[in-house]
Amino acid sequence: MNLKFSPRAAGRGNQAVTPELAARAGGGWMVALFCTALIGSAFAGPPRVIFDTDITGDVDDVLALAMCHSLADRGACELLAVTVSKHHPLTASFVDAQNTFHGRPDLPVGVTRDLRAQRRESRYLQIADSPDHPHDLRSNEEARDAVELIRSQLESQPDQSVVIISVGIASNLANLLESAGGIALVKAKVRTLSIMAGAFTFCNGTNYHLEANVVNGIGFMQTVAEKWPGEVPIVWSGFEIGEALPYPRESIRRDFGYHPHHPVREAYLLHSGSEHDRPCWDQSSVLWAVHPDRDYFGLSQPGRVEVGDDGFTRFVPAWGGQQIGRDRFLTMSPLQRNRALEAIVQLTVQPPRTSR
Ligand SMILES: [Ca+2]
Repeated sequence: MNLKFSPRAAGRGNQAVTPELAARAGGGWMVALFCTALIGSAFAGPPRVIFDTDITGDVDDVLALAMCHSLADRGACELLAVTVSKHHPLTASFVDAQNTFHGRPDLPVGVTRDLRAQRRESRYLQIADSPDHPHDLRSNEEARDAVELIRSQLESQPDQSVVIISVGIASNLANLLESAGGIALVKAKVRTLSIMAGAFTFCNGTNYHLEANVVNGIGFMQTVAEKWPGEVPIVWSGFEIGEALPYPRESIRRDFGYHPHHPVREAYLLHSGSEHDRPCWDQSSVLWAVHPDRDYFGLSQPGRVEVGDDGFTRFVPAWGGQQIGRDRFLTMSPLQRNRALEAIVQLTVQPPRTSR
């Protein structure tokens, strides 16, 4: 028996999770757990993606959303909805404009209605007001409630078919878990949560980096860490992963000329200018979510992420413990870094399938 990696089975990168490996790691009882999890992953099709973003302050969300569309165009995933976790009056309008550019003008868009969620200025969302970026969703009031949208999408999908990609604060995910029956819904429908949040190695000059997606909504992230069901794996992309993946400025200069008003290029230049290689934090979570078996990243051992009151994310390994770990974080060798960055660039610059 050779248990091939499955995100739902909490496998280990592209390394086959054999009974021998599981036994070495934690005892024979773990084999049964792996088998149970694998049998539970009956859905074998491409992942159905809900992209939850705080597309306001930083621009990596825009590039990550472009990747979602490219992956859907390639048939690698199905894109169900985009939900926004922070407040800015132009978020729904911008997301609809970008979705329209990528050939999905009717993709459902939801925004947070939680007044506790952060309000954020933006250097680029205003391009949604330009006639160069056609779309029909004109305001956040016309958009759906993010939690209601996520719930309705989950309810209509096959069991364990949905991958949620979270690249902002966790307001929508926390409110999903705290909605009536929310935890059971996640348990039934979600295959994996791929989340950009936290920091798990020495980075930014410290081994105690407080990462923005956590500190800008600590209570929300604590709710996710504490209440997310143990049967549904969470894979965390820490600050250190995106920091090691600088998007090359040459690509912004050279790869988007196929359209005179490419929203990715325009947003990037408004946010970062032409002389900056913006780290690919959010893109890393997209790439792993859709291609977990392509060895773009490695995975830590399983364990549990705890979110402190100051926003620090502490990873507590579970090997040898009483339960199989729900959480892992991404790792990346120099070779994987080169491959991941190349894949991210190509998926970001890919023309929409509707382009001529
Ligand atoms: Ca983000």
